[in-house]
Order: sequence, then C-alpha cells, then structure tokens
Amino acid sequence: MSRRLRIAIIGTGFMGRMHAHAWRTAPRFFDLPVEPEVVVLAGSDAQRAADAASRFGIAESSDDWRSVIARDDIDAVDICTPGDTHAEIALAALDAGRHVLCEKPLANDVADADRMTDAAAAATSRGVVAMCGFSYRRTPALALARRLIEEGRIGRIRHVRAQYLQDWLTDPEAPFTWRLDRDRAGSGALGDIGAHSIDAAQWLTGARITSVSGTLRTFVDERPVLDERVGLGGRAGAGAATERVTVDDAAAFTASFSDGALGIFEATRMATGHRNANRIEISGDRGAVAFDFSHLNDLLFADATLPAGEQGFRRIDATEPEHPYAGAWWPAGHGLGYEHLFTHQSVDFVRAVAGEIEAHPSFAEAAGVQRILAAVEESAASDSRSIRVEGVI
Ligand code: SOE
Repeated sequence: MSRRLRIAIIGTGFMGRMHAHAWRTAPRFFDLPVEPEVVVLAGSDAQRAADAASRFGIAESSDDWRSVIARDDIDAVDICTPGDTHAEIALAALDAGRHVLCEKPLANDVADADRMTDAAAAATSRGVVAMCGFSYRRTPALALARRLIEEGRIGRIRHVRAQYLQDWLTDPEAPFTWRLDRDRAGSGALGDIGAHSIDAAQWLTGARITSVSGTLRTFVDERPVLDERVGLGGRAGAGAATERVTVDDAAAFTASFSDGALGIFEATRMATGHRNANRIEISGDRGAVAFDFSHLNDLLFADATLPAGEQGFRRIDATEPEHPYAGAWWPAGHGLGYEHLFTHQSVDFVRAVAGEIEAHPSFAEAAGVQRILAAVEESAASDSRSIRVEGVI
C-alpha cells in the first residue's frame, strides 16, 4: 500500500469544509498507518471550490467531480454534497475502484441506498472501503456509552429515548435552503437529524428497529429565498422571493426494537432555545446512560446495582486517556468539540482502508437507517399506522 491516501472531497459547504479540516488534523494527532492527504476539492461553483481549497491548503480545485473521480492519483472520494447526488457520485467512485466516505443520510430514498449498498458490497470484495458518515458515533462519550452497554453495565434494555433538537427554523423568516427541498434533501428534520438518532440508537443498543409509528409536521410552508452561501442561520432582506418548503420541520415516532425495547424519537428544527441538542437516553434493568451533545464531553451513567442510597445518574467526563479517541488529544478535562468527531471519523476511515478495523457504519447499515426513515414517512402518511421495517439487517 502506498504511504499516502490521496483524497478528493466533493462538496464545499459546511460538511466539505468540516471534512477538509478533519483530514488535515487526523494525522497530526493520531498515529496512522497511511497519511491522508486531500489533493483536490470539487464543487459545483468553480470560484467557491477554489476559495475553499486555498483556505484549507488543498493544492487543486475543480467544478467537475466526474473528472476528479477518473484521475488515477485519487484513492478515496469523500462525498459531502446534498443527498440527491450521493448515489451518482458514490456509484461512479466505487466503479472506479475508489474508497468512499459518504455523508449521511446515505441517500434520499431506499432504492438509491440499496443500489449504493450493492455496489459497495461488490467493491468491498475487491478491497475497497465504503463507509457512511454518521459522525456522532465518534463522540468519545457516546462511544463510551456503547462500551458500557456492550459490557452489560446497563443490563437488558427497555427504553430508548432520543431527541434531536435544533431551532434554526423557529423564525418563519429564516430563509429557504436546499435542506428544505425534498428533491435535494430527501426529507427534513427526519432525515437530516432524526437519522443520527436512529443510527445512534441501533449502534448503541446493538438491536434493530423493527416497526415504527410516526407523525411529521411542517409548520412554515413557504420561506424567503437567500443566496445559499449565507448558510444556516442567515436572513433574507425585505421583499425577497419565496420558495415552498417540501419537507418536514419536525418528526416524532415510536419504535419497537428487535430485543423488545421501546423507543421514542423526536427530531425538530423548531425546538426554540436548542441549537444542536442531540440527546439519547437508554434505560436497562441494571443501569442507564444519558448523553446530550450540548455537553458533549459528558456521559451520564446510572448504576442500578449499587446500594439504593448511592444510585442515580453520575457524570463521567469522557476525556480520560482510557476513553475512546480521547487519549490522542489534550490532558483529561480539557474537552473536545464538534470538529473532533470528524477527525475521529477520518482516523477510522484510514484505519479501515489499511485493514486495521472494519469500516462502520457500512452502506448496508446506513441503508437500514434509510428503511426506517421511509417507514416513518409511510406511517405519517397513513395516520400514524404502525409500519414494519422491511429488510432489517
Ligand atoms: C444541520 O441540521 C446539521 O448540520 C446536520 O446536517 C448535521 O448532520 C448535524 O450534525 C448538525 O446539523
């Protein structure tokens, strides 16, 4: 294997810039078997791609992802574009024998997710790695929660309570973005942030969601149009044209898990006061874990095997060297942030390419999340009827 992993990032928005930062940081803090290097950044707008490349110290930029994938000096393609382009780019990259890291949700519908999964399975047999970017798996505190659950520390799981709360759409004047267009984003809060909760719930518990009953709500169905470069949180001027919102602002659903646990999920972009509260609490018959991204370095752990007088949640600061990923960073107690999740994701991707670990989540797992999203939509369209999730892996 060459000592370098030459990467092309496709996409120059929030995620493209975040991934560019992560690839640069990963080898500086982690000892990696292969040195990742982003050699080209591609985007639909040539100037924007050139600006972003220069800011992140990437030698080349392009406005043509197809020619980038075809280059013979590219080993891996990192897809950071809106969901409507994931399948086309991933299929082309896998076909060309490139390793692929694809942002979440894997696709905009189950059919595309399945095509990507089939292509990934064929490519994997030729030594190619395909991984979906559910970045929260790489939060040290959440990875610690998984370790505790695997060790049996919370026992048999009965409840999963997951909320992903954002508030950037609370104001009816908050502008339209591609995230509010069903053709580009697939769905709204459900697929953008609810997908994280679904992935985390299944990854943490090791169980699969087998049926759901849900409701979707769009509170504001038209919004002013603003240049997308302003990004999340921007505002349009008076008299701006408007665009119809074709996705949900909020989603809520209950879920049954394969191990008998009961889940309750809420995903919304209208939870006033919550900027990015990705929360999950899992209750078992021996204990419980609770996590809130607003305090991402903390894991709350309740040990129900202790004497009654010592029970209740206690806070673990997940920054000790023995905690997942944490040892590569700062002395204990000095904390990590959102960008570190992406650095850890890059680290795991590189290690998977080098054959040291298995890439996770696989496209198959991410397609499983897609099936659950589709089932929630189907349920919401039929008065919250309970829908079985087909093809649970
Ligand atoms: C916007 O809602 C967003 O950037 C999501 O797309 C990300 O996946 C999440 O981590 C933060 O919020």
